[in-house]
Amino acid sequence: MDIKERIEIIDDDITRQPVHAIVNAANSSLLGGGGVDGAIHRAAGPQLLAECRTLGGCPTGQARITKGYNLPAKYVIHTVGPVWEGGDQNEDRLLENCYRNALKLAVEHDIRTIAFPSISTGIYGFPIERASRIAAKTVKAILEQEQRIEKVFFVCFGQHDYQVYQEAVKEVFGTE
Ligand code: AR6
Repeated sequence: MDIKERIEIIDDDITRQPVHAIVNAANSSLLGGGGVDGAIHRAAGPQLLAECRTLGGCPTGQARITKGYNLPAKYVIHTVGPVWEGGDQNEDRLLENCYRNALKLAVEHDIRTIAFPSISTGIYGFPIERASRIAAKTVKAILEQEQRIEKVFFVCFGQHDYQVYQEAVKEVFGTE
């Protein structure tokens, strides 16, 4: 399949996506928070927090997997994005690691369809133009080497974010 058909951008709520796994933009405690993390915990139900408590947290750039409980998705892959501190604190590399490590776990668990939110670009303040290009480049590189991932969705919350991701994906994956 053409690589461009393996990436799709959606403007929607990630908790409603009928994919094998959704990715959570968590914090290093993995014990919940605001933003997409709060929405995922609310939609999944309290068993998600109970499982997260057994994990002992997660360092920035790494990822952990749990079940999805009441979500349509079978799994939640929790990753911890970097807090934006101006760009010279290794933020780009740490963000890239989030996408790489989430997709690595996906392959290990035979997950074929996966939806990402825009990691770090909300409460953590990472500029979305820059973050979306890192997301698109990293995902493209992995899809090229890894046929077991069939499709990746970038789930944007709102038209502005959606447009920014459209541009980034066009730039990275090519235009037609
Ligand atoms: N579906 C899809 N995207 C969403 C949803 C949703 N239901 N809700 C928000 N977004 P953020 P971060 C978008 O702040 O910047 C939490 O407290 C949102 O518009 O959720 O990585 C954690 O516990 C934005 O584009 O995550 C951490 O403490 C994107 O999701 C901290 O926030 C990410 O925004 C992580 O901050």
